[in-house]
Amino acid sequence: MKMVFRWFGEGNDSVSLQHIRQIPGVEGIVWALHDIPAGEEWPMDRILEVKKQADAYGLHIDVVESVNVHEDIKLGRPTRDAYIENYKRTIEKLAKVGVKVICYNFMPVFDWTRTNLYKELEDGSTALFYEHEKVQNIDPLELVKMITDNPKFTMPGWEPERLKELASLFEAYQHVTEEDLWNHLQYFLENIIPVAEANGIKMAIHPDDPPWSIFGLPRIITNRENIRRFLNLVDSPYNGITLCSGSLGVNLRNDIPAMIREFADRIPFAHIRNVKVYENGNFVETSHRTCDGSIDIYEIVKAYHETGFTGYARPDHGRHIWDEQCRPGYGLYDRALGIMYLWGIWDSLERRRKEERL
Ligand code: DNO
Ligand code: MN
Repeated sequence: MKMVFRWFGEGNDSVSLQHIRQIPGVEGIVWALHDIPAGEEWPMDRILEVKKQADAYGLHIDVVESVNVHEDIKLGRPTRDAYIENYKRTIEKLAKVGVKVICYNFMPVFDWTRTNLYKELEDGSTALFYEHEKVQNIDPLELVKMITDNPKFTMPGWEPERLKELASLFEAYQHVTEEDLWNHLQYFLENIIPVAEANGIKMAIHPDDPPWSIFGLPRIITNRENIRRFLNLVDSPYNGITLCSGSLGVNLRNDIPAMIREFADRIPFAHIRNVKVYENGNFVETSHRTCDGSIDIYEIVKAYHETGFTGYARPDHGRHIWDEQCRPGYGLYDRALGIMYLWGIWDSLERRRKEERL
C-alpha cells in the first residue's frame, strides 16, 4: 500500500507540502490542475510546475485526481471526439512526468453531492452531511449555490464553469437513459484505454457518490454487479477502478471487502474513509475508526492486505477538527489521523503475518 495525500495546489489549499511530508508514510500527492476546464488539454508547463513543487519536498506525483470528462462525452454528442482527443494528449503528457494512475468519474452534471458541508457531530467537530429527503425536494440550483458559496475555495467537481450551463445540461440529460450512459462510457474507454496502455497509465474510475440516481440523472458506477460490467467493457489491467469505501459504502448492501477480493487486480487506487448511515437514508462522514461509522475499515484494510495490495491509497475526506480552517472535507488533521489508523491496522497485520511464518 503506497500512501498518498490529496493536495489542491499552491494558493488553492490550506495544507502545505511541508506539512504533508511530515505525515508518517506519505510518499506522494494526489493532484490536478483544478482551474483547467473539463475537456481542455492540460498545458505542459503547468504540469511541470507541480512536479517541481512536489520534487522540492521529496513527494511523488504518481496519482492524478481528476482529469474530468467533458459532459459532451457523457452525453454522447458528436463534439465528443475533439474532447476525447484532448484527453488522450493529456494522458500522454502526464505519462512524460511519470504519472501512473488517473482517477476520473462518469457522473452526469454533479460530482459528489452533500446537503451540508459543516454538520456538527456530537464531539463538536463538523463534517460533510447528506440529507436524503432534502435532495428529493431541493432545487438542484439551490444546492449548487450552497456548495459553491465558499469564498475561499472552489470545490472540486463543482467548478463554476462546469455549472453555469446547468439548466441546458439538465435538459440534455432528459433523453439519456442508463443504457445510453453505459454506451457513452464504452465509447470513451475504447478510445482512451489503448492510449493509457501505451503510456503505462492506469485509468481508475471513481464510483458515483452517492451511488444512486439524484435529480433524475442516470448513475451507473454504483454496485458490485455494475463494476463487474464496467471492467468487462474493456477488459484490460489499464481499465480499473478507484475503490472508494465511503462512496460505495453508503449503500449498506455494498460489501466492500468482497469487492476488494473480487476486483483485486483492477484496483490501482483506494479511497478509504468511514461514514455513518442512518435508517432514513441520511449519512454523515466520520473519523476513520471502524466503531465511529457504519463501515468496517478494519475489514477493508484486511482485504487489501490479504490480496497483496501494492496500489496507492488515500484517506479521502476527514472531519474539521481543532478549529482548522480548511476546504470542506480536506483538512490536514483528521486526514492525518485517518492515515495513522490505516497504518496501525496495516502494520499489525504485517507483523502478524511475519510472526506466523516463524
Ligand atoms: C469522493 C471524492 C470525489 C472524487 C471525484 C473523482 O469520494 O473522492 O470528490 O474526488 O469524484 O473524480
Ligand atoms: Mn472518494
